[in-house]
Amino acid sequence: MNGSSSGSLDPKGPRAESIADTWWLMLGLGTAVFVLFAVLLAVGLFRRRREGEAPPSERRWILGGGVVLPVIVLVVVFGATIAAMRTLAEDAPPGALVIEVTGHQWYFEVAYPEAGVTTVDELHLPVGRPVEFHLTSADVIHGFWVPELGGKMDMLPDGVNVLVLQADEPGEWGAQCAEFCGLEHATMQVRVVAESPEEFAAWIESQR
Ligand SMILES: [Cu+2]
Repeated sequence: MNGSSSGSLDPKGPRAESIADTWWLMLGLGTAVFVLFAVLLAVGLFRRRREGEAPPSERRWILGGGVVLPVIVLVVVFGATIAAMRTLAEDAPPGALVIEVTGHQWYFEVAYPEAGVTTVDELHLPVGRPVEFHLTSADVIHGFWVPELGGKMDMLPDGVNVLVLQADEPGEWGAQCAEFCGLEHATMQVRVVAESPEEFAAWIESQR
């Protein structure tokens, strides 16, 4: 991995952001529920019932803590997940840049059909422009995943998977094949460079 790489919790594009937001929401809810139950447990352990005080209603606590609270939490998480999935499933808008990435044992072939340029283990994309990735494989199943930009997608030998990503700021990240694909799977990496449209155009020109 590249030294400046910081993973899916440091999103650099809209799709990675919706994944990170969902993660933080789940962490927040999980923490709140944990703290609530730790406090209730402490109260149950250390608080003595006062003289003549009626025991708590078991039914109310079981229904509240075992049914109502989980239903509320799960509905919120479900709604947030559906919203994030809709963002991730959106088609690329017209004008998106098409980049074809083909997995090989053990390297990434990256083609820019518009420009007629092909590179290996190096992927450049212009900042602020949606990119429609066409992912496939020349041999076994590989996995394409740039955590800073969005979700993971399989690269299959018998078809093309489409993944739309966009970088909102310049950066350089390492991406690693995300599906075990043989002995040298661990060395199958691609350097991802997001740069200004001018720098991108100059880079494409230099590759011709
Ligand atoms: Cu692989």
